[in-house]
Amino acid sequence: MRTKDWAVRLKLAPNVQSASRAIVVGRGTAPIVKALQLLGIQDILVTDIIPETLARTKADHGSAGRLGNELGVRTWEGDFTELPAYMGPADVVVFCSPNFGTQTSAREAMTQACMTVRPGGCVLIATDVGNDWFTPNFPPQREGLASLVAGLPCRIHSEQEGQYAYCASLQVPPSYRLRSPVLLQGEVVRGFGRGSRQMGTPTANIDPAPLQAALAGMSKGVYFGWAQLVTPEGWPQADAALHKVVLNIGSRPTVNAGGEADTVECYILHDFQGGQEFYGCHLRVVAVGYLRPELKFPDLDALVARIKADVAATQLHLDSPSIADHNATAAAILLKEASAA
Ligand code: ADP
Ligand code: RBF
Ligand code: MG
Repeated sequence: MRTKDWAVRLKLAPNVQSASRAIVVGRGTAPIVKALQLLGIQDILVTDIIPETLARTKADHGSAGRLGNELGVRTWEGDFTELPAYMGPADVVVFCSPNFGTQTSAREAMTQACMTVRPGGCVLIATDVGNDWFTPNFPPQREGLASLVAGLPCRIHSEQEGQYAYCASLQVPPSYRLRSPVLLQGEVVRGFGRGSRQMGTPTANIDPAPLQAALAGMSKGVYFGWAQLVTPEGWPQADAALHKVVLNIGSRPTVNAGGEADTVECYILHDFQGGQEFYGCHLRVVAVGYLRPELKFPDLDALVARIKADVAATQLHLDSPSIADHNATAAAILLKEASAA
């Protein structure tokens, strides 16, 4: 397909503008890079596992500084799922070949892309049908595309299959807000005792059995919101107030040896004064935003570091004016539940 045609397609993708930062992944990146440049985009990173692809890019565009603060076409050699955080964030990630720039799986590359793109940005799967690496599984057909991104924080924005090219556009939600706040409540039960507390983030596990209906509509992953504990007799009033909370809903792939049921684990951002533990108490949580999908980390240190970042993000987002209306709704829901009990 001609550069101009690609430029038109890219221009239709959400939030692709001349000031955008683009990451182009895999083989066959040359036409996409040209089209991005035609749109005035100057900050482009090309990544691939194979050095030959990158050698070609360098030959075409020269090698820009490696610092990442200079405009131009830069390259990074490696598996896309291992792209260092400092290479992001980007406004658009474009996958150009069926291996999605990784030796793991398309799904893991998509997860990485969703985490690399800024809110509101997009992930594109783009290929010239005439390429010699066109295979029956790539581009993914509509159904394949839906299952490829199921549960990830992105929605199918558009999908176009022409005579000469295929282009699917997926948009990462423009904000972390949920469509509407979700109430999750129940008894605090014992977890696997795997040491959330030792990690510095004790997690109150809510008995998931009665929550099945609410959970059915939610993606696994990390959410933030407000929690209110029905405190034991004699605990100070401050403990019973509304507190910020970050929670993980899911299967904990980093530590799950297999077969363990999903859990709802809540780290409440409050230092309880009444006591160390509140097993058996009733806990109400209203989730107002979604941070990220669950990931499988290489080790516990990486998981702990990420949870710390989740806590910081929770503080930031809950204080942001863009979520204020959801906060008010959450407070109203919790007040109503408390007075109904
Ligand atoms: P478990 O594996 O049983 O869930 P954790 O190490 O995750 O054990 O500790 C969770 C327990 O710690 C909660 O059930 C609760 O009783 C207590 N706890 C104390 N402070 C907090 C807090 N700020 N957030 C969550 N749980 C807390
Ligand atoms: N476990 C994972 O395997 N992957 C995750 O991405 C993940 N994210 C979490 C985020 C938060 C905010 C919290 C509180 C927990 C998360 N967990 C995750 C669960 C974690 O594995 C679990 O709490 C500890 O292993 C202790 O049981
Ligand atoms: Mg726990």
